[in-house]
This record gives sequence, C-alpha cells and structure tokens, in this order.
Amino acid sequence: MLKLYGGKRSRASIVQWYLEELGVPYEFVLLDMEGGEHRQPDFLALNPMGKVPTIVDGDFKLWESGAILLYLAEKNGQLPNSLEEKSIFTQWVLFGNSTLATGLFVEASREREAPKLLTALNKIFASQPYIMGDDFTVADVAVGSILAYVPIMLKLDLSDYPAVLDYIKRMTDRPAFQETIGQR
Ligand SMILES: N[C@@H](CCC(=O)N[C@@H](CS)C(=O)NCC(=O)O)C(=O)O
Repeated sequence: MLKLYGGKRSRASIVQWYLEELGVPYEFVLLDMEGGEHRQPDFLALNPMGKVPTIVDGDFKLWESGAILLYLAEKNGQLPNSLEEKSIFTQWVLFGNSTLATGLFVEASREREAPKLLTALNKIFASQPYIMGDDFTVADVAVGSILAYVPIMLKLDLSDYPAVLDYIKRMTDRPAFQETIGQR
C-alpha cells in the first residue's frame, strides 16, 4: 500500500486530501517532526531533504507535494494525454506551489503580489467553478489548498474577491477536504 509520510500539521495534508478524493488506499505515516524524526537516517534515505510530504509507492519514492499530486493524477488516469493539455495541469500545480504560495505567504511581498494574484483568480472563478472549468481536478487541490490556508493561517481580508471566497467554500465543503486539511 502507498505510504504517505507527514507531520501533524504539514503539507502532507494536501496530498492526503487528493488521495481521499481519488479513493486510493494509503497508509499515513505520522512522523514526530518536533522530535526530529524527519532528520533521522531512515527518513533521509527516502527524502534527503528531510521534508514532508514524501511518498513510497512500491519501490518508488517521491517528494515535493506538487510532483506527488501530478504523479497520483497521472497514475489514476486523471491527466489528459496530449503534452499541451497535460502541461496546463503542471502550470497550475506549479503556480499553486510557487507563485501563489509565495505571493500570499511571504510577508515581504504579500502587499505587492496578493492583490494581483487574487484579482486574476477572482476573474477566473467568477466565470467557472473550478480552475480547469466545470470539473474538479488536481489543479484545484494545488491551488485550492493554498487558498484554503489563507483564512486558517493569515489575517488577509478577501472581501474584495467574492468569487475567490465562494471557491474556497466550494473546496472546504468537500468531504475529502474536511477529513484531511479541515481537521487541522
Ligand atoms: N515545497 C515542498 C515544501 C515541503 C516542506 O517544507 N515541508 C515542511 C512541512 S510543511 C517540512 O517538511 N519541514 C521540515 C523541515 O524543513 O525540517 C512541498 O510542497 O512538498
């Protein structure tokens, strides 16, 4: 069975959310990160960076939440075949993990970046329910998890972005979200 390594409050919940969405069986290996279990040789053999999430699927080891999400999507038949269409999913997953996460969570650039990113996202969600259109996809896990962390972790007023707020509610209402990130 696929093993997902994570800490009590860690980005492993993002991967766990998607595993629940997919209905893929997995074992959650809870590391004692406060006790430094992620810096021990056994775990560093799986991820030399000593970070979670990390998965082990059979003999295959993978880390970085975005790479894991895309792996799971492809393995479970959730990605299109064409290079161009697939790359759009990669674009959104990388956007969520890098541009959006940095723009919202790095204090030094938040004031400058957040309005630009949220305005663009608001425009998208004003005309469609999910990142890729009418269907929930792995792109929503990557982007939706970062947006859903805003009310949990930041005191950022989103009232100028009503479509983003509606989107966050659509994400957080999902049973698989509530069973995972929602438990934080
Ligand atoms: N970009 C990475 C970030 C991974 C990351 O920083 N994880 C944190 C937990 S949320 C961690 O393992 N921190 C332990 C450490 O840095 O020692 C991802 O999305 O997987």
